[in-house]
Amino acid sequence: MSSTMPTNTAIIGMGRTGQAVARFLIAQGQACEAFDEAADATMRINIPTHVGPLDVAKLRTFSRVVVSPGVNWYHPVLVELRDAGVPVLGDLDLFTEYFRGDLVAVTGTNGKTTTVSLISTMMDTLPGGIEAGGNIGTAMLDLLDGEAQPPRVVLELSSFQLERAQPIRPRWAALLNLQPDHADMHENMASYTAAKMRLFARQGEGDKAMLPADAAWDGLANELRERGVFVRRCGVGSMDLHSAEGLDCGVQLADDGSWQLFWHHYDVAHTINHDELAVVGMHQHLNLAVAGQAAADFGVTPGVIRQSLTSFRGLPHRLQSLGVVVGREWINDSKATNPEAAKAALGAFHQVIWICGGLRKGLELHTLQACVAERVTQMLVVGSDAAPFMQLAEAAGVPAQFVKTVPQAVKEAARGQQGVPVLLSPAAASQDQFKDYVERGDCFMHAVRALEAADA
Ligand code: UMA
Repeated sequence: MSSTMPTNTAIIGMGRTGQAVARFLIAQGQACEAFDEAADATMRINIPTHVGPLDVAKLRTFSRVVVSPGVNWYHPVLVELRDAGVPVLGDLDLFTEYFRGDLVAVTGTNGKTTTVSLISTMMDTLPGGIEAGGNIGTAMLDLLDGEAQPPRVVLELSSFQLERAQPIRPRWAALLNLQPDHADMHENMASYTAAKMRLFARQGEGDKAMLPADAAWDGLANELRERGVFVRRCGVGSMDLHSAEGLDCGVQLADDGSWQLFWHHYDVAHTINHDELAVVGMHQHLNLAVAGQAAADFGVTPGVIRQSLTSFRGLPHRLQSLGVVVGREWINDSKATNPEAAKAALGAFHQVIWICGGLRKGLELHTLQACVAERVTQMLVVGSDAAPFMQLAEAAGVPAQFVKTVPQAVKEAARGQQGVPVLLSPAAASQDQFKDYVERGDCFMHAVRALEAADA
């Protein structure tokens, strides 16, 4: 596209991303029109809008198309546009074209939002502060709407945002973990992995990359080092060996089963005992350690990092305790939208009544079997795809009941084995019964509060 040619952009998707793209382009003095397949979609900004099935002939008349992350990259209309040579991009392309400050970027299957939100809290103490956006909820282009650009931005990036943008060059980039997810949106695990890898594709001299410690990432770590990237590794190690194992941050286990979170400030390791942290779950502590390492790498002092990590009470819908009601603790982990997230949550309990089920997104559940057999006393299955969950219960030898809805599950759980906590950690997405995981978690909380009121 010639730079002298006026840009006329088609925006597909009128959600948070589409609205922000439109605001951004209008502020740049560029023409744009919006498209959305939902009949009730509306724009809050006054530009031409087109709702209903996407009109490929009309879309081909635009000089470029910016697509929201929730629209499948292999949507037939997008494939046709790409085949016809129309540039199809994401909001990340527009963001990186205009943003001139330091970019911190975090991806991974689970734990992104917790990590990004803590990085944001800690790095906000630096001169000029930091803004957070992306998958965390604030569309990234909304961070560039002021007179002056923020000096630093931390972005939570989903595979969908990464796959539809040119590779970026973050000054500090982290891959937290990579576990099966979104099998409904990505062709296969390889394409999901490839999308995540785009985070590092353009990093070079002076940049930092955080990778999981597993050997699977050694090849990428070596490749990045050869390009001059400073590579850090995060993971779980033993108490006395973490330096020798080459971990920069993570969790170190003691022989008695307890653990410490740690990160490095230059060559000095800083630790926090797990019982000093307000959030539970080793997987959450790993995310806290990565956030601490990011903050340390940008010059946040160990004291500020310690204070931020120990006072962090966790985010809603992530192993969020709702307190003790009718003699047992209730925990809302509605954000566990894939099996690995639920497995990590179950690992935080010795015994638990587990509410699970929902939209499985084509993911296998068998990796949960040992953990379910060891820790779950009763399974209450909700949602539209109960059979695989019931099969999991049978394979694990755990009593299970299909209760269909979350409120019904709460009623049943209240009658379960005395004193055993109840965990909503669905291992599945929510859209078969809810708008999103937030609505599902809120539904759980309301049902628990109703129990409490009835008991008062
Ligand atoms: N639409 C179509 N055709 C489609 C699909 C969607 O026209 O085939 C339209 C819908 O009718 C709707 C619009 O596109 O009007 C929605 O677009 P969207 O799903 O991209 O939603 P946004 O509101 O723009 O939100 C997106 C992210 N959503 C997804 O990736 C699904 C938000 O992440 C993100 O916070 C926001 O941009 C700002 O960056 C949410 C999410 O669920 C939290 N992310 C997934 C996750 O975390 O698992 C990846």
